[in-house]
This record gives sequence, C-alpha cells and structure tokens, in this order.
Amino acid sequence: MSNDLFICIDHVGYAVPNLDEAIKLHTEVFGWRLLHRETNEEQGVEEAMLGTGEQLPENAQVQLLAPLNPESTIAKWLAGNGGRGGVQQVCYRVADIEKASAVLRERGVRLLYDAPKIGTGGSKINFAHPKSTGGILLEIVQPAEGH
Ligand code: MC0
Repeated sequence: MSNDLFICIDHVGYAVPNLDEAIKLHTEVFGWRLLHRETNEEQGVEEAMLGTGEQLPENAQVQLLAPLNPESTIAKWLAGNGGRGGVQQVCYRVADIEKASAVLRERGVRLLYDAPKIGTGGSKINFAHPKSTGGILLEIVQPAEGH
C-alpha cells in the first residue's frame, strides 16, 4: 500500500434544492447513471450518487444533496447562495480514516467531528472546516467494506 494520504477524489457534492429534478438533469441531460439513493437523517440530507455504467472504484462520483429540513447544512448553504444549487463539497477517499484524521489534525487542519460519522452506504466520514482548507469544504471518506 502507498503512503499517500488520499487515494482519489471519491465524489464532488452539489447542493440542490430538489433531488428529483437534479437527478433528472444529471441523468437525462448529462448521461450519468443513478447508482444509489438514501436519506441520512443525521446529516439532514436526501442524497443520490451518480456514476457511469461501469463505475470503477477509482472513478469519482457525483453526489446530489438536497436538504431534509430547514436546519440542514444544505438548506443553509442554498439560502446563502440565493436558493440556487452549486458545489458544496469535495470528498477525498482514504484507506483508514482514523490515521488520515490524525495526520490532518497534526498538520493543523480543523476537522469538524472528534470521531467519524456515518456517510453514504455505511461509510465513515469527517469534514475539514473551509477556514482550514483554503475555502473548500473538504470531506474525507473511508468506504464501507465491499463498497
Ligand atoms: C460554509 N462555508 C463554506 C461552506 N459552508 N465554504 C465553502 N464551502 C462550504 N460548503 C464558509 C462560509 O462562507 C463562512 O465563511 C464560513 O464557512 C462559516 O463557517 P461557520 O459559521 O463555522 O459555519 P456554517 O454554519 O456556515 O457551516 C459550515 C460548516 C457546515 C462547514 C461547519 O456546513 C458543516 O457542518 N458541514 C459538514 C456537514 C455537511 O456539510 N453535511 C451535508 C453533506 P465566511 O468567510 O463568510 O466566514 S452530508 C454528506 O456529504 C454525506 C451524507 C456523505 O457524503 O456521505
């Protein structure tokens, strides 16, 4: 195994006001395939993952994130963007989120959670605050076994 901190870009996350409309745009116009859809109550999102028909593990996915309620971070992000959608986050994949988190903290990156939370498909996730990444909300993800 390499010593790199990150494996690849796992996904780019777009905040969207309406999930069904966004799925329609990204599948019918852009030709992506809907790979997965779920609700994450803790994160306050309804989400969809999009990719290709032969989605290889190293291929980045597109994530569509719609707010579940007005308190959702996505609702706040959309409100701050005049109600329009846009890029809310970039997510880097890691092999071991505990190790990667320790290295990032040691290097002065401000992670939002003390311990990883559950993300898409049972993955483990954390976020680095935009103030410590040069303005990008950076997510790190360790996919669940078999994903
Ligand atoms: C806020 N800021 C951003 C930003 N959100 N900058 C870049 N990208 C974003 N998405 C900037 C604001 O413009 C502001 O800058 C400053 O950060 C505000 O910081 P704050 O007052 O500490 O915080 P809030 O209330 O704006 O919230 C930002 C924060 C929040 C990153 C803490 O969005 C958060 O907790 N995010 C992590 C969880 C999340 O996003 N969940 C939804 C996806 P100025 O310069 O004006 O001060 S769930 C997901 O993605 C899962 C399901 C998965 O992939 O598996």
